[in-house]
Amino acid sequence: MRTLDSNTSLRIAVQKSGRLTDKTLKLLEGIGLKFDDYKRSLLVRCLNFDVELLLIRDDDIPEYVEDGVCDLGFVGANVVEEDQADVTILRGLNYGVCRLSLAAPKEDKLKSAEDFSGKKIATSYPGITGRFFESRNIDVQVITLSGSVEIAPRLEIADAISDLVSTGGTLKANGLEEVIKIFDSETQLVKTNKPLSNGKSELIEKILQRIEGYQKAANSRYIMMNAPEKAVPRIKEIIPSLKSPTVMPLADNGMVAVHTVIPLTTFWDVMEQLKEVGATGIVMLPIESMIV
Ligand code: PRT
Ligand code: ZN
Repeated sequence: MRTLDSNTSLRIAVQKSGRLTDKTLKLLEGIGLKFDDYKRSLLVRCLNFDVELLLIRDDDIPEYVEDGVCDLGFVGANVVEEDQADVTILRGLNYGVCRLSLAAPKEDKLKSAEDFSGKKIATSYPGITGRFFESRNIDVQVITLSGSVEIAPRLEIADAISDLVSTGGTLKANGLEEVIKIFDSETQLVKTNKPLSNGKSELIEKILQRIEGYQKAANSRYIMMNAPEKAVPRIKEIIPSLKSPTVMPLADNGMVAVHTVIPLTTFWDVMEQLKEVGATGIVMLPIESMIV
C-alpha cells in the first residue's frame, strides 16, 4: 500500500472542494495531465505523468508544501501570505482573484486606516490584518472568526471587518462599506523549498512552461479576415501580433486573407480599426494552447 511518506511521484496539492477546485483541475487537464476520477479519492494518480494530486482543504496547502509532503500546491495568495509559509511562489494564475479589505458599517463613514484605531475588527485573516495595523503603529483589537465574518458588526461582536471581497455584493448586502484594500490575491502555484528528488525539478519546469502556454492561449485570440491587398501595410500597423501576420491571396482579385494572433484585451479596438481600413468577414477563434 502506498502511503503519504512514499513521495516519489511529483505530488500536487489542490483544494478538495471549493472556489479554486474546478479551475485548478481544468488548468491541469488543459496542460495535458489526465486523471482518474478525482471525486472518489483524496490521492489521485495522473494517468500519463508521474504526478499525483492530493485533494485537501485550502488552509492546509501552504503547510503541506512547506513540509515537503507536497512538492507543488495551487492556493490563494491570501492563504500563503496569512501563513507566511516558507514556499517559493512560481506563478500567479489569474483566477480566484479577490482582495482582502477593511470594511465597516456604511453609516460609520470610516475613511482611513487611522479611523480604525481602537476598534474591534473581525476577520479570518488575523495575520495579514494584524501586520497591516502593526506596520502603521495603529492599535486595534483583532477578533478571529472562521466564517460569516460579515455579520459580526450587526451582532455587535466587532465594529468592523477584514474580509475577502470579489464583487462586493456580500459587503453591500450586509450594510458594509469597503474602506481600504489591504491585500491583492489570486491563485498561485507554489513549490516546496525542501530538496526535490528523482527528476522532479525537470517535471516542474515542464509543467510551468505548459502553464505559460496555456495562459498565453487563454489571453489570445486567433483572428482571420478578408481585406484589400493595398490595406495590408495599415493592417500590419494595427495588429500588435506576436509575429508578422499570414497573408494569403484570394481568388477575388486584389483581395487577401489575413490570419494572426492578437491579445484578447485589444480585440475590440483592433476590430474597429480593421473595419475602417476595409477588412470584412472578421472571425475570432479561441486558442487551446500556444508554444511560446
Ligand atoms: O473548505 P476549504 O477550507 O478548502 O475552503 P474555504 O471555504 O476556506 O475557501 P473557498 O473555497 O471559499 O475559497 C478559496 C479561495 O478562493 C480563497 O482562499 C481565495 O483565495 C479565493 N476567493 C476568491 C475567495 C473569494 N474570491 C471570495 N469572494 N474566497 C472567498 N470569498 C468569499 C468572501 O470570504 C466573502 O464571504 O466570498 C464573499 C465575498 O464575495 P463577494 O463576491 O460578495 O464580494
Ligand atoms: Zn479554507
